[in-house]
Amino acid sequence: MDRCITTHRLRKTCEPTPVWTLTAPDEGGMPFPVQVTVPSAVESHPALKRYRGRAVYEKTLACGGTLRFVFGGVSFRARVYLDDALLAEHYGGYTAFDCLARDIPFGEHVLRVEADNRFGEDSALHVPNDYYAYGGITRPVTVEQLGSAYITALNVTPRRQGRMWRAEVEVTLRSLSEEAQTVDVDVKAGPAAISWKHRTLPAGGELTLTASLAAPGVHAWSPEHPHLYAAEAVVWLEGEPADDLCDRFGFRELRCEGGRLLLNGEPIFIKGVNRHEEYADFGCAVPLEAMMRDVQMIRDLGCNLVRTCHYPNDPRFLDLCDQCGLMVWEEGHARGLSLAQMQHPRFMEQTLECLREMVAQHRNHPSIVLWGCLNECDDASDEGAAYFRRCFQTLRELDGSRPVTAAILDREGGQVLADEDVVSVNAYPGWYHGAATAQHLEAIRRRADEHGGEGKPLLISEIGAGGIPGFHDPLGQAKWSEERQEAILREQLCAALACPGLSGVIVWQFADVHVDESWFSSRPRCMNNKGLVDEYRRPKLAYAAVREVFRAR
Ligand code: ADA
Repeated sequence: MDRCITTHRLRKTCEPTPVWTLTAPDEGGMPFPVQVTVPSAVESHPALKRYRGRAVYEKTLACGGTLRFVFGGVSFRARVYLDDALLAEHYGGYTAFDCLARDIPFGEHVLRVEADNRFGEDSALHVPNDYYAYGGITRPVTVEQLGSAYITALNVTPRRQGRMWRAEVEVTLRSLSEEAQTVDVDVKAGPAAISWKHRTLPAGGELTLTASLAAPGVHAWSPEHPHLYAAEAVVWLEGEPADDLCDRFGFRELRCEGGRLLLNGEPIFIKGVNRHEEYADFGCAVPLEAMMRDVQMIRDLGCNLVRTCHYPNDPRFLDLCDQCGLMVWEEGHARGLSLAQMQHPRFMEQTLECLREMVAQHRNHPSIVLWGCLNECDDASDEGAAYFRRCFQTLRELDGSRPVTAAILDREGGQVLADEDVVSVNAYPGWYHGAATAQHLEAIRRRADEHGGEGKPLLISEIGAGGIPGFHDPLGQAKWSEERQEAILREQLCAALACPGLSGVIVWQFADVHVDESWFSSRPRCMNNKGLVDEYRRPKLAYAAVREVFRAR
């Protein structure tokens, strides 16, 4: 399942059976076919732990007609072939893409997917980093059967007007016919509904229909009461239902006012964790039950938000957040890029494309309350700041209903505070430097106010300390001991929760994650060990401390 909800009742969809053949023809790989399950990371095969190269997947399908293949995530560059004909190419492992094969004769066909996780000159975002960049078909694949017209998008944007809500709906159809077609379209969004009659879908073209609908009597979505509503679009051709698209949404609004964050008009304090999409030996292809476990543990910690550092997440995780009342800060792909890296000729194109795909694919999730971008990239130079502005502008154009932000470095000289809606700073007092957290947070607020962030909510988007699981120092002094990690986090969070100028704090990080080997010298075990739980989700001492502090507020 590519989602935790039914997305089509009419359109025929199937998931290829899970066992595919894989060859890894580049250096250190396996040039002969082995069997693997999809989705999975290439690196979860014991012989391919450190493989960097092309992974070639094959699957024979019995199919025909006009097919749409949807890939939830292929890391990192993808090439898709059907019977040796190239259907699609895609860059970016953290967003979905699709491709069409039209009028295929019924029979057996070979689907081949080449997933290439090499770092290369063409790639600005996929670089060795403080997390592991996996390869493979890492998210679900679905195959759909299409007719002469299909629905490509159904967007529902909630708008709050005092105590009342509206649903702004937008539905887009695409024609696969060489003739113009007359269509009827029905859309339901919770209690609101609309029908469009006798609309012309141009030959081979698109038709977008929009409406703003009153939604009387609905309940708002919130962490305490995550009310969800069904949305459905049906297109009719010659009096027959021809295609559909279903989704789920909620009525909620996160707004910035007077330096505070308001959820559905009420002030809210963010208590969150940062989470990389990774689980022990499964890499970035996190099994569904482990996703659910994470959501439940994060709620158990007393958190109301998770940040999807540093890329868009699997929509199944977002579905679970919708359902369990966990707010999400979702961000585009990028971590810690210097100005020189941002000057890569394809940096802007690749960054913006990821943001576009993220918003288009995930915008209906009510759990997503903030859009983010460019974590700790260069915001101090004029050129770097201009890239940030481009990203904020793009996010606002794509979806003006959510505030935008970027987690920036804790330093002087940042130039983007005036351009974002929420000021977010990553700070590690007591870990990377010795400052007491309370004074340090005051200094951050002052600096933000002096550099364009005055009157804006301030989030500490990362704070934390390292602890190697199982390493204990009874005196609690040794860096990397679980005791020291616990003590630092307790001090940091108590100060953050008592800080009047703050709208929230997000712990770095939920679980330990693997990092690129080039980071080995500052990352024992070749892992980022700042997790509250280890890579198997076994709690460290810090887990209980954070739970106690978060739950007390
Ligand atoms: C940064 C960064 C994270 C991680 C963290 C750390 O703030 O955003 O990805 O590298 O620091 O562990 O130091």
